[in-house]
Amino acid sequence: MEYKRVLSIQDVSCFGQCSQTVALPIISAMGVETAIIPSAVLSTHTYKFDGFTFKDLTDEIPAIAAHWKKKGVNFDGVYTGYIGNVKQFEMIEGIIDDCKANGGIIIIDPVMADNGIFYPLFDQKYADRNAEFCRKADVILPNITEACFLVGYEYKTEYDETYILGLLKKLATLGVKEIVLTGVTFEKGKLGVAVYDALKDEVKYYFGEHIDKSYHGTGDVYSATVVGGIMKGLSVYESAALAVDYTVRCIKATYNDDAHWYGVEFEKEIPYLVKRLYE
Ligand code: PXL
Repeated sequence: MEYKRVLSIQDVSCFGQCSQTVALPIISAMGVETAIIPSAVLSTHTYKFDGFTFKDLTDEIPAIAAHWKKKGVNFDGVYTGYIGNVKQFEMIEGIIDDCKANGGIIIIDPVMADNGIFYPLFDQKYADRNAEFCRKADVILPNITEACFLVGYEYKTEYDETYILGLLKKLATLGVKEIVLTGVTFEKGKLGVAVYDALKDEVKYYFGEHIDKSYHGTGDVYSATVVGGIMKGLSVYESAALAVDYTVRCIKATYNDDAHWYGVEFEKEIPYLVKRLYE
């Protein structure tokens, strides 16, 4: 099923290529109308930058929501990423109740952690509320660290398929239909995702080249592409696979540009992404 209009709720990091500043161009380029709510405005992302500014926009959210409700604005999809603080979850749950069109889809990327640790500003209390929030989702897109923190599963850097399947099944107890678990690797040189269909109890994997440099914001590039794919009517698995291929290309496009250490040059590969969509 093809959906028309998506709402992206996450912060605006004014510089640094993550969250809204990648979601908006990527999903729009995929041909999907994209509205936004900025959960906060930061001068940069909080990773590898110090001294960043942070303007919390929590107080603005109910006013935006009330205006939209009055005007009958609705969305075929709601996608959430980095959420500035715990209070916003309840507000967003209200927006989903008021503004999700019939048959609309909720996609949650529970952005809060990576490599076994929380990002600055987040803790386990935040993760517990985020897990509650994820119960609203049709599809969630956590990395392994986020998945472990959501459901209290032991975080490991070395694991096998049994470990991944155990984690997916535990995540499925949140009541979501499909899970795209990112950052999965079983073999040197290959990195990808596990896509779990909870109704069918079926897991499928998709891997791409594991490049020996990591960049901030690739999780957001990845998730935005999955959201665009689903909105265009691809299956969750097809969207997840397309997003792996695109993200790998974005990293490669940035690899030799040493001055570009803060994010990926995703713009260069947008023609590839659009071409793949219509293949
Ligand atoms: O890419 C995730 C993200 C989004 N927004 C902000 C962040 C981060 C990760 O650190 O700091 C502000």
